Amino acid sequence: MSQKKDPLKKIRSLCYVTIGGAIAYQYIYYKKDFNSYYENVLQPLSQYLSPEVAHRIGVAAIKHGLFPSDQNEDPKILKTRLLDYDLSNPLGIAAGFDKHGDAVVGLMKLGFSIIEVGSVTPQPQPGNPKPRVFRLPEDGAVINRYGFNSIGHDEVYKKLEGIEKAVMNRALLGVNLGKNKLSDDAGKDYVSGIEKFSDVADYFVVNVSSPNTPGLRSLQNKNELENLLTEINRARKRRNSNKPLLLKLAPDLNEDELKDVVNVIGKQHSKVDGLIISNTTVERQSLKNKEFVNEPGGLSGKPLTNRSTEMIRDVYRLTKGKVPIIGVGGVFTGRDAYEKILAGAGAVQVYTALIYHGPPVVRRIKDELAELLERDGYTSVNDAVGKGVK
Ligand SMILES: Cc1cc2nc3c(=O)[nH]c(=O)nc-3n(C[C@H](O)[C@H](O)[C@H](O)COP(=O)(O)O)c2cc1C
Ligand SMILES: *[C@@H]1O[C@H](CO)[C@@H](O)[C@H](O)[C@H]1NC(C)=O
Ligand SMILES: *[C@@H]1O[C@H](CO)[C@@H](O)[C@H](O)[C@H]1NC(C)=O
Ligand SMILES: CC(=O)N[C@H]1CO[C@H](CO)[C@@H](O)[C@@H]1O
Repeated sequence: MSQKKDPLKKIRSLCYVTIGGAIAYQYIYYKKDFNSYYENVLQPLSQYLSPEVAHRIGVAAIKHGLFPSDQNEDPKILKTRLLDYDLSNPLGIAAGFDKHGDAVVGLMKLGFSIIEVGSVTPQPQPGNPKPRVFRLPEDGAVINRYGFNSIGHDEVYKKLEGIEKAVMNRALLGVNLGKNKLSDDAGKDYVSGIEKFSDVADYFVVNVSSPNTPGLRSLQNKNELENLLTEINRARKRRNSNKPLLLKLAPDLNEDELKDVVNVIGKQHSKVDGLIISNTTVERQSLKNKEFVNEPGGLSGKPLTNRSTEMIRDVYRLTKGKVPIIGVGGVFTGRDAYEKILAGAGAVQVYTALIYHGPPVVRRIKDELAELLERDGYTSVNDAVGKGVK
């Protein structure tokens, strides 16, 4: 078959060459300076996608190792001891990014030392109707009401079980447990999570959120929390599970509610091994973008930075520094992480910063944090924990 004179073929091959050239150029640019490639090409492109599609692509890209992994060793000063584990840095990815355990190894390669999967519910559930994630770039914030979409315990377990232990020796794997929307027994849902994941998880997270109007029902909530934690602790004992149990708090708890929580976790039968402070907020006060003031869901990112840091400080004081805290909420820079550590956090997680600044933000936060620790004469992360609390 002779197509030699086909003009279309010429055009086509010209196209191939052009596209090929463009891809090769992009690839070289990508390899040479990934950080600027991310900021100048990938990040602007991703803003054209819906936040949920961008999230899915992000997880898939990390899963398949499409981002360069961070080959640099962590500065020695970032060595962190948390929950009786030794980590090379105190930075984790918060719950909700890798809800189904798809990208655990990829996240470790980006430089996170704590990877929290979930929230995972016992049965699969679809979550809320779309759209359910919103970007607020002027505010450096995100509102989400995913509603705990999950593929369920069994499917997530299969993925986590498949991860080779030898590969994961550099990071902690946390499993954040959720309850099914249609379940009327939160305790049972959490207990079944602990039973399911005991041999793959390094720690567990359950939550206390405050879905009702604040005030009034403080006592009722207190009893509920105490019963819930007692039930979970009984199950842990029964199963001989010594995996640490952490409680994640909403930033919307008031002072009395916070004291109630501290009181409950101070009792032997309802104690926890650590706290994660904090979840997203339902507050909208500080938003520049008024368009979203009435958008339901949890607000994350910059509007949360100081609020969660203050809460960490309050809890550190109330617990006299005896309960390990993982700080989370609006950490974008090494300074943000440092402030949470000085306020009492033994480690720090990020999510929204990754949405706006992509994988390079991980190394940036770590290097900046190392610099600040050194500047102030600390010898390790642990050395600085709570040093900003009077
Ligand atoms: C899109 C999205 C989904 C989230 N899903 C969960 C979740 O399933 N479970 C959970 O405990 N926290 C979830 N979070 C809360 C984060 O873990 C974190 O506590 C919060 O976003 C504050 O951190 P950031 O300001 O760094 O994002 C989610 C956050 C976002 C932005
Ligand atoms: C986080 O907070 C949101 C509201 O801001 C709430 O709906 C959700 O249950 C909380 N989730 C966890 C895991 O605490
Ligand atoms: C948050 O706290 C930092 C330092 O503690 C301060 O410089 C900054 O102005 C605060 N930001 C807001 C929005 O209050
Ligand atoms: C993920 C999850 O299970 N969230 C729960 C946190 O706690 C509140 C109060 O018990 C529940 O309403 C949420 O469903």
